[in-house]
Amino acid sequence: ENNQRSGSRGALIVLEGLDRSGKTSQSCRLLSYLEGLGHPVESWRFPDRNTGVGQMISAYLANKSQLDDHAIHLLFSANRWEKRSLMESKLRSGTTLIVDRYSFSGVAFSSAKGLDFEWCKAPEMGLLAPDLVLYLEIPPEKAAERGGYGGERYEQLELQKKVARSYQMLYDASWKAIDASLPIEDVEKQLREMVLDCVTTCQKGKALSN
Ligand code: DGP
Ligand code: NA
Ligand code: NA
Repeated sequence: ENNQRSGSRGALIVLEGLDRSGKTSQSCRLLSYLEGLGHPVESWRFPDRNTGVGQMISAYLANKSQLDDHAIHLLFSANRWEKRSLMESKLRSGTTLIVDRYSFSGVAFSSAKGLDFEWCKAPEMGLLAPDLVLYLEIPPEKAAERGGYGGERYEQLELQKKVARSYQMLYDASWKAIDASLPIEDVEKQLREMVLDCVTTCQKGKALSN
């Protein structure tokens, strides 16, 4: 009932970074950490490959289908839109969401492929605004060394270098950068503090916005 108090809501926390920057491992760790403290929390990821749209994206990433760059951009965006209302109700009912990639990946990856930056941002307008964006910063060369890439479409050094540059253009005051080339436990320790701070602020009634 405590979570239903008016004003008290969950936090929308997004992890961004290059492929192999450690987002997925850190999401898992943050989930366990917040659960351990008794906070209602879920871990989400985009693309969500379980929906119909998500399956199209997954086939594209596996090079099993070809799509126009704009068309796949809009599918990634649609994949976020189709989860928007569930996202809002979870947050309003007090559940914190740790989200592995969000709109910023959409803009960073598609603009790295050569699409217009502003065009890339447009379909993301109206999605819920994160309370905190954690950027796991790692040199593209170092990420590439980490057990190699998994073979999906975007897992190539030259493209990842461009993605890193696009992320720099998106970076603003709501972001926190963490040196993701540090040992996993050190990264986790830094993230824990930032996340807990954010969860507390949202519990106190910070407004949810678009
Ligand atoms: P992941 O499941 O986190 O490994 O993401 C799959 C790949 O798709 C990864 O290379 C990043 C890329 N990606 C994620 N979201 C978007 C998006 O919205 N647009 C584009 N173009 N690429 C994305
Ligand atoms: Na990947
Ligand atoms: Na990942």
